Amino acid sequence: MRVASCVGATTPSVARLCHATSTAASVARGARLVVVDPRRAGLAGKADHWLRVRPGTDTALALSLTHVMITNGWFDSDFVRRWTNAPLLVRTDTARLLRASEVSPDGDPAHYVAWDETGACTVAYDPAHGRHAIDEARLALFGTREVATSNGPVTCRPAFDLVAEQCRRMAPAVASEITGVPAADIEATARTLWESRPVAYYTWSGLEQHGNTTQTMRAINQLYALAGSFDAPGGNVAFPSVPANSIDGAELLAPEQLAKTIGVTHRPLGPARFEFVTGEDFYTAALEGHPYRARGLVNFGANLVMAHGSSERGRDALAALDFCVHADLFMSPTAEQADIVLPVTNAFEAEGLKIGFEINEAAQSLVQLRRPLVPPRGEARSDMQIIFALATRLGLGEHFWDGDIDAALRYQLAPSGLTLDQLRAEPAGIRVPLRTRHRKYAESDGNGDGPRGFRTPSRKIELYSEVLRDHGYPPLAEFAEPGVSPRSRPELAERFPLILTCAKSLWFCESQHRNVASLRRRVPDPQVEMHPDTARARGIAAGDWVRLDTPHGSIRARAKLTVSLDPQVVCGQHGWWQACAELDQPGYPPFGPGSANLNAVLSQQPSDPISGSSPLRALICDVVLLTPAKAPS
Ligand SMILES: Nc1nc2c(c(=O)[nH]1)N[C@H]1C(S)=C(S)[C@@H](COP(=O)(O)OP(=O)(O)OC[C@H]3O[C@@H](n4cnc5c(=O)[nH]c(N)nc54)[C@H](O)[C@@H]3O)O[C@H]1N2
Ligand SMILES: Nc1nc2c(c(=O)[nH]1)N[C@H]1C(S)=C(S)[C@@H](COP(=O)(O)OP(=O)(O)OC[C@H]3O[C@@H](n4cnc5c(=O)[nH]c(N)nc54)[C@H](O)[C@@H]3O)O[C@H]1N2
Ligand SMILES: [Mo]
Repeated sequence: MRVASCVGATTPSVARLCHATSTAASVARGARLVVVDPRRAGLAGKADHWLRVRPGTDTALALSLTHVMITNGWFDSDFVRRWTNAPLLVRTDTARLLRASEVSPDGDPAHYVAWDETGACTVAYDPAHGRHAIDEARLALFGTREVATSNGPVTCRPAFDLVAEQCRRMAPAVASEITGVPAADIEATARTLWESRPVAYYTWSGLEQHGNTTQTMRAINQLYALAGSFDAPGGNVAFPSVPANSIDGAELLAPEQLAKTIGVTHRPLGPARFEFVTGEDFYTAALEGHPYRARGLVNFGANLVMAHGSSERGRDALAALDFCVHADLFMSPTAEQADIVLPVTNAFEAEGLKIGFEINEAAQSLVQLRRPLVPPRGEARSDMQIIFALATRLGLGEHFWDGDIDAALRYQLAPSGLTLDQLRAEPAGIRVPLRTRHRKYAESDGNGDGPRGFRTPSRKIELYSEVLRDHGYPPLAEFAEPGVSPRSRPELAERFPLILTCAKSLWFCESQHRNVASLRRRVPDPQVEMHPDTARARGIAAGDWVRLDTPHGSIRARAKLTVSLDPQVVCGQHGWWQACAELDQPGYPPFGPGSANLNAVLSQQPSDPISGSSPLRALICDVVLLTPAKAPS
């Protein structure tokens, strides 16, 4: 039996049942479980350690755990030396990595430098080979060295020494003040992580919707690197996938077009690098013309107004467009802003190809062409039919198999060896055997140069990121207090003393399904969770209609009392707009009086300087009892 530990900042029992089931099975087999969540939700009840973190402070927690692990020597030093850039020397004067050419005139400017503890001298590292020139065990991870360079001596420290110093500032007592997690629990969790290797971890939107998400993920991955479990059995494994042709058409986008991606100039390392535009940047382009005016949008079902913070700004941005097309099943608050609404089929009315299901090796091996279960209604067409027809009419048919969807699917499937006919005959799907290989970073890169390593400039996991530093960001994972929190904005917090986060509902998917009677019956009204003491202090009883106030406005919800919550934290639900005629349950306006749209009182700012993600989970707020006359009947 392998005793592994799992760490999660997610509620798979709500959001991804297969993960919940396998996590519960691992726990039954003896795995230890750590859950980091402001709410005692889902698997938290099964956890060895439930860390009730203050929303938005996971970075501080991760850095503190890292500190405890480094201080106790609880890290896989072989992995850290071999596969991270921990041993590379950083110049303390420039905060850049030392290059071999600085140490010796015939040194290569592309080579980095580490410190050979045994030889008490520098040793160059060639990233093209991905391997150090000496036994990695000799590489120093700590200490300060004077290194002779062509321009005189410079003080250098291994990157790991800087990591250790950074984490030392987050000693458990300090982190406990910030996160609300008791120092003893931080110490105990660090021990569990070390003693229960291999470790796997899993996070999702609990950590994504913050204004410091990039550094949070860096801090967690840094902690994870210490365990040495990446891509190892029992760790987070990169599963293989059934071979298929890519149909993303990346090659069709000319570099000069790619350079126009909105957001790429002010967040060059963010999603714009991969052609994604954040809602915030799109709204700015549409409303303010930065970096240029966005004029048109063809939207396949994204309910921007309900799903993104700053809802009203979203509505205004859509209204400012010259032309807006929306394809959807329902007249959502976003569809209402469109010039043309195209009715689409839902998943049960259209065929759908899925190659691999991401969960594990077995699921990854499944290819399924889902059959439509019922015929489409009215004039509805599938997204694919709409896209292919539009493309053909626009004269782009050559890139869209002349409008022939089957031809496109055949092209996509070709490398898999499966045919459309086979898949149509087997609606439950066909498995293509896959074999998971572990620690692929250590395999040869195929050019005979050395191990494959990682796709970074140094081919190592970069605990110290010179790329971030060169773009003006902190090179080390660093905690930043949420932009509008009781600590960062104490003057505002006098009016808004509580902290607002949010979580998904088990019964609905995002902003959908409030119209489905069997689901709405389970949760008829929008909810906000709070501690009974918080409620009592405001004269609120369970089930009362309350007004949720943030600096951006007010919405309504019904109080749900939860003893396990921190009394300072409340948890809302986004996505409430749709009525349920069958149950005579009301809909709610997306903004203004009577609204229950959480995103109408959340803002997209201040967003993550690196990725642009919005701070939807750590805003200050207050809750006030609504008099019965003001509540909907
Ligand atoms: N039933 C259902 N399933 C879904 C969805 C749905 O709407 N309904 N949506 C799907 C989608 S699109 C996604 S992205 C996934 C998301 O899946 P999850 O990420 O699991 O979903 P959430 O419930 O949003 O957030 C998980 C947890 O994060 C916690 N949390 C809030 N703030 C913080 C914080 O600052 N730090 C930490 N550590 N935790 C915090 C919340 O209390 C919550 O328990 O679910 C998918 N599955
Ligand atoms: N405050 C707060 N905001 C959040 C979140 C949160 O946890 N808190 N979660 C965020 C997350 S993780 C996500 S993924 C987003 C989700 O935000 P969206 O991507 O906007 O997803 P939904 O809200 O589910 O809305 C999907 C729309 O697509 C329509 N639809 C359904 N099936 C189809 C189809 O086959 N084709 C087409 N064209 N349309 C279809 C539905 O009717 C619905 O109007 O919301 C984000 N917003
Ligand atoms: Mo999502």
